[in-house]
Amino acid sequence: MMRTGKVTGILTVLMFCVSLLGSFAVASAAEISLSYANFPPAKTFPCIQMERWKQEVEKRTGGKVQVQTYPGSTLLGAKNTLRGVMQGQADIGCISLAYHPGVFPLCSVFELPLGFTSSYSASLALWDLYNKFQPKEFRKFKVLTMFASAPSNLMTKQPVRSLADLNGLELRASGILSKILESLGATPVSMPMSATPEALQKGVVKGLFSSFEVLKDLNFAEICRYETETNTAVYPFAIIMNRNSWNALPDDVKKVLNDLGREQAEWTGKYMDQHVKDSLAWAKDKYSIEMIKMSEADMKTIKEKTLPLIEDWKKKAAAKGVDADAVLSEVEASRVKYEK
Ligand code: 3IO
Repeated sequence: MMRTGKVTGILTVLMFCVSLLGSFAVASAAEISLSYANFPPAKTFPCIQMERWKQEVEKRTGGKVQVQTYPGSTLLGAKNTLRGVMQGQADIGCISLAYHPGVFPLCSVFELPLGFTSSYSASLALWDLYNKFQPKEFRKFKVLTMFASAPSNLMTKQPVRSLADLNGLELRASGILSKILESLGATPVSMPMSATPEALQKGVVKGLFSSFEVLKDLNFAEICRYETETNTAVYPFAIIMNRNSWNALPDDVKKVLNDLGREQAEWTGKYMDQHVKDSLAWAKDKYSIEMIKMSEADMKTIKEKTLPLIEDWKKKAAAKGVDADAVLSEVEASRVKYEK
């Protein structure tokens, strides 16, 4: 018994040394390690695209760069990612622009009801807009990529069949999308997606206004059995990087990341659009959700009632030095181009 114990002990020490060596080898293979903070759970599309980006970066830099991902607010939450990345608590972070009203006077144009019908077209249009205008609202960051959710719809506990059903209904949204709900007579409650499961559970809100894939990814189909198609605005996102972390990168790595920007926007859009379809099919099958379309008259009223929000945005953007008309016509040109 004694002997076996000793041998086991030596083996354990040996194995420990081998594993130590192994981890040194891994640590030294990657010269650069980048942390990447994301607020929603790992299954949601902002985190799926994050893992895809990590894989591509590690592959294209031949393992020189290692990306440490932190989904589910494990490093920084929805509202403190902006400051956290600025201060270097994370190298990279994912933000939903709508969670920061007034901070992005130019890119918030994407929160308006502009008629985008897919994440693909909105994501590419957003990325093009950013590159064309290089808005100073992002001057403290390196923007690695941008993308948008699929168009927003109503997911509710009780059926919303007409605009009248929306009256006074407490619904979760964010940013200008909350104002869209307000202009339609609902009672918006603004909060990040990551706070929504609890708000729905507690009954603080009776539903939400976002893209349909969360029916599956956050299991909202279980509690929100009624889905009303409005296909209004999208939620724009930015993947921001700390300026010092960016400046410290060697040129070849910078090139890999720059080359990935547009491709990542496109990949995310395509993934999102397909995933919305898959999630709706899943939710119909598993929870027998009911899909609702409003009347044409109501859809027309929605357009009319939300139109003043565009004027609102223009005034606020102009007050911050943004050429609002140029931005709107650029976005419209991109919409036509990418919606084909
Ligand atoms: C979103 C945010 C986090 C996880 C999944 C999501 N699907 C759509 C969004 C858009 C958004 O930021 C929001 O708050 O609805």
